[in-house]
Amino acid sequence: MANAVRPDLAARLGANNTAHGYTATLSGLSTGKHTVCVFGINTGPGSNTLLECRDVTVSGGVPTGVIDAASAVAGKLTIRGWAIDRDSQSATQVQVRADGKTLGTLNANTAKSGLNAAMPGYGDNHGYSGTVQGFPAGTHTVTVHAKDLSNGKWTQIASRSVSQATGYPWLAVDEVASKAPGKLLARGWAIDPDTTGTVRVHFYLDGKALTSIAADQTKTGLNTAKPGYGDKHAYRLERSGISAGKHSLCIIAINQGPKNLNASICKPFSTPTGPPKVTVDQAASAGLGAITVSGTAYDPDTTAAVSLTYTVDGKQVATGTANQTKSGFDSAHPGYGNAHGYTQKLTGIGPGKHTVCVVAKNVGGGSNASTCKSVAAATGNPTLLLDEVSSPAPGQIRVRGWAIDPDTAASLRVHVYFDGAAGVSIAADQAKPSLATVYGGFGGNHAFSSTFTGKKAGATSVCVFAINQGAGVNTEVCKSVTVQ
Ligand SMILES: [Ca+2]
Ligand SMILES: [Ca+2]
Ligand SMILES: [Ca+2]
Repeated sequence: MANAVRPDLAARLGANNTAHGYTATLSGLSTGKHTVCVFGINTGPGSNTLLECRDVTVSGGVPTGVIDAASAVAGKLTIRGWAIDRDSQSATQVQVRADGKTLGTLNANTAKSGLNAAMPGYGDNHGYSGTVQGFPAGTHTVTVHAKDLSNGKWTQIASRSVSQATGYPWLAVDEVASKAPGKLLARGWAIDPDTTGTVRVHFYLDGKALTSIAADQTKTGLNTAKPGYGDKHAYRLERSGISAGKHSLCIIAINQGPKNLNASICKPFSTPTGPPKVTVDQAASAGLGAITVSGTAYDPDTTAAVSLTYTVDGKQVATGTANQTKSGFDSAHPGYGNAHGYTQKLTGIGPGKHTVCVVAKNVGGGSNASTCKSVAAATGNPTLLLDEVSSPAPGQIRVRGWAIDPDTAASLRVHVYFDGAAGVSIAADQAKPSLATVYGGFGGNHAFSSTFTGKKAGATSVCVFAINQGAGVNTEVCKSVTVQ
């Protein structure tokens, strides 16, 4: 209706005749050029009048959008961004192309916060994100084309150069080592840039094919180092039966994808060798004339038990083998087993401090090795033994035995009491071969033997005291005898 007041009409139609203006909005027009004509509709006699025609171009919204990120691994292009057809609030679609070749179509209908703020009136739901296959190795131009919803045409909205790695496998060697006789450990990882799949790894020992395995074990962090390839590309090889000495291990990762050479790395390693290692974990007095020593011994060249020699003050006193089970040894020395402990009682020890050494006999490389400790022999009260208290003839009492004080190799005196009466002092200084054998560190002169006469017939108490030297107190032993 042309009834809007337009003051400018007053000059032409009169001050009271200005309500003839009109305004109209036409919707639903397709984009592009149109001719718009306005007719005045006749009332009463006459006919309608064409007022004017004009050409009007309806501005069509071409689609717009961006690529936020794009990367390619092993033929897969992962891409995300957003796309909007300016003609519509509805979600559109995007085509992803590499060098003009369409790889796939994605819906641009996911929420992307902040989008409506950047493109007011369209809402947030115009994000796209996905993976398309068939991306070629090398560097290529990725273009994203959004669908114009009003005419179905694809319009390029963004472009980006994307590189995809190709070529030799990436091969890493974390460790090549022999930590026990005959053992080999090799570990690392291998990835071929042309595939997310598994790479095979071949091993050559001293130039000869040893074995091949799949590098398909999980190693945390690999996917961080080589994004998109995953963590399952580690390898680990353990072998035994490797001969002693120096070796070379070559590791070859077999190429995948376009023709390329394999990747290889060679590493030298040696089986363990060197002098034996001996520990003395405990060394202590084990009573009169004895010391007990214990610990571990092994030779890096062998898992077999090593031979031991024990010395006291430089003099060999015993031999043995370090073959006792020592729990935890294999944990500390992987591959060697637990049978490397020893415990040995050393006898013939004299009074005072001694240097006790455990000497391990070398196998293979190295030479004999020893570990020594200073050990204090026993100290304290004398040891007194009565071999005989008897009455061999009327009025006689015979007393025989031996006494040693751990604090001295010297002979002791012993005091003999009969029924508590005043004692008789005698020297325990007689030779006794068995003493020299068992208590060699004290010599053999510690025996005593005396026959006392003039004793009253009947039961008599005989008490013998060994007189202490150094630390300790006298030792008393009593026996009853019936005098003839
Ligand atoms: Ca390759
Ligand atoms: Ca050795
Ligand atoms: Ca003493």
